[in-house]
Amino acid sequence: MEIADKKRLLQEMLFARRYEERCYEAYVERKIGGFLHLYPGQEACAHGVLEAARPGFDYVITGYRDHIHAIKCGASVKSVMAELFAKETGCSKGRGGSMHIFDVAKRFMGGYALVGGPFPLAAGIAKGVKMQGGQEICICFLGDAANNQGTFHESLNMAKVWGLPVLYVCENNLYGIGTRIDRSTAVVEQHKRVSGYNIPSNMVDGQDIEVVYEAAQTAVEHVRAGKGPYFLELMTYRYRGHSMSDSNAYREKEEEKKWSERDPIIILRDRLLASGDLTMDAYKAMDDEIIEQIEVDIIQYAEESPEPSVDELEHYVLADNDPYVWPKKKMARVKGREYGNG
Ligand SMILES: Cc1ncc(C[n+]2csc(CCOP(=O)(O)OP(=O)(O)O)c2C)c(N)n1
Ligand SMILES: [Mg+2]
Repeated sequence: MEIADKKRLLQEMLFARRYEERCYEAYVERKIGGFLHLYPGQEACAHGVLEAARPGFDYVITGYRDHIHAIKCGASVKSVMAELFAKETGCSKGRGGSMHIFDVAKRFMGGYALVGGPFPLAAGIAKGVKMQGGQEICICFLGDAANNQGTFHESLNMAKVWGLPVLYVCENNLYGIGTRIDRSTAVVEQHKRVSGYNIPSNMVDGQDIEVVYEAAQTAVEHVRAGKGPYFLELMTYRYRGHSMSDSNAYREKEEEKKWSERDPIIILRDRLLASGDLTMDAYKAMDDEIIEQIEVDIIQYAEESPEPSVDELEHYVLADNDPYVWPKKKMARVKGREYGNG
């Protein structure tokens, strides 16, 4: 990786960290409501993997811890924040909130609240690409607890049978809400599970972005070459509670300390400092600039944006309420069961 790319990635990860920390504050200030799942600690996962892919061209889908994945795909940092503030200018027009970030133009396909929900969708997207002979791949991010859902096993089986271009990226942060992985999962090493579907896999350190990037390059090449699905497990840790309603009281302090010493931003920063490619002053200036940009450009935009109008509140929520997506005639055909009732 070139030095310039490493510096850019350091900037992107630091931005992600500050962005999420500011979301935390906005939630405490009651500017953001509903559910909020934050990403600090896991930054090297989304950034390392998507750096090896083609964001904006490749399709990306994930669960509810989704702000940073969307931004790395090219979603506007303002429209994501406005979505969290439930404003009309949000990327889901303020109707979705934190768990439903979308930017279809950038091929970021969501943002899903249902654990296991994205697996069949990823297979469907990849099936569509394959039928059209496209070069895109679908990258499906998932958590370690999501792997216990039935949809995971059904979808991986079909993805292998049909040779679909899906890269599964498991961000193994050791916990599903407050349940440690060894209390919920018989095979703790997630990449081993997929051998049951004859899917090649790898497991690497998810805190070192250079390691993630290298492993992701191999994985992306495999999938793009038409060799079928691949499963990459990244060992990582979230620094905050599962969501804003989680007091985070179930983890050993020793464990938290161990992982805080493997902070993905600090690892990359210290490497650049040691090689003489960065100074501490430059790093601090970068940090100050990011904090200012978030406050002045992004938070202010979200605050000042209008709320959805009451007249249009039902639009964009259900397909049959949306005059733009589902013309009435088409809905009538669906209601008349022309598409079958199976
Ligand atoms: C179908 C379904 N069942 C249960 C839940 C409640 N739930 C929300 S997050 C979560 C744990 C998921 O953990 P993991 O997949 O490891 O992702 P992480 O939060 O660690 O990123 C559960 C059980 C849900 N949202 N959807
Ligand atoms: Mg987890």
